[in-house]
Amino acid sequence: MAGLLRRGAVACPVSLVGAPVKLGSVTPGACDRAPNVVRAAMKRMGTYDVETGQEIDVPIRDASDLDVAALSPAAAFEPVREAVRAMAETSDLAIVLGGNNAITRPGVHGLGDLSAVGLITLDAHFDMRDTSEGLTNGNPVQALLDDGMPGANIAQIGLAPFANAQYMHDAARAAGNAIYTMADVRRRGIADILNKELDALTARCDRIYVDFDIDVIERGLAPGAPGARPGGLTTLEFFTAARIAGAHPKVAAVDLAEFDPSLDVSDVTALVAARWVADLLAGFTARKR
Ligand SMILES: [Mn+2]
Repeated sequence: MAGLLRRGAVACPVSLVGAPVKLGSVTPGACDRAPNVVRAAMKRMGTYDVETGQEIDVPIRDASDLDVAALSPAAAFEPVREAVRAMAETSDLAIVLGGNNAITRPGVHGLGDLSAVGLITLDAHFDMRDTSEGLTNGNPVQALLDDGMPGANIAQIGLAPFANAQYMHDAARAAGNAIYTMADVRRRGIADILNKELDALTARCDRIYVDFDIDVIERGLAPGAPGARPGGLTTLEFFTAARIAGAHPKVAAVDLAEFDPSLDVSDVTALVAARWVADLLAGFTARKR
């Protein structure tokens, strides 16, 4: 699959950039290494999709990595936003490889005026820690609300018990975010929830950003994420979500956040991340453009 990556100023329907923001992590680690580990794992993925009987033949413009590994989330805001803005202008789907979850705020801003942008998070966490002491990987959603994003433009899927505080839940409800816990996902299914929220945001928004925080996955199935806990999504649910997001015409950008290769075991999380890219592309192949 790495053969799909193109360097240089070529026009491609999909673009990709590494955003190795690591400062401001609540749990410090090495998530800045993730973009290159994902690229390397893509070499181990084939391009034939047995689920659809199709060859995945979508060239990806690889804009390389942004020079943000030594920057705070505040300092990384502009380069990440500008990268997403430029990619969204020249391609139909921008893939941002984090880095920690602080990349999501600038990524969403890269899609334009917040009143017309939708955000779906697949995340064990609300990411609504208080912002008064600065930006971290624990508060991008709160920061977007602070920036004026309407809560009605935000859907949060996969929230885990015993991993969030009540004040975040209260704030998310007060803002009008759509909220789905892990038990909701078990009950209703990831596809039904995601399709419903994509439909709802399609009516309100010009473009949609989907944040895939890899810690939403069951820790035993993707150990390379400091915030992952037992009781998360299965990898197949995560891939299903990627396929649905990739296929949706209003999904203009996605990110993969919180993958820390230093915590990985037997390349499990690296291969999850690489297949996430493949499923995005499989979905994109089915997109009606
Ligand atoms: Mn997160």
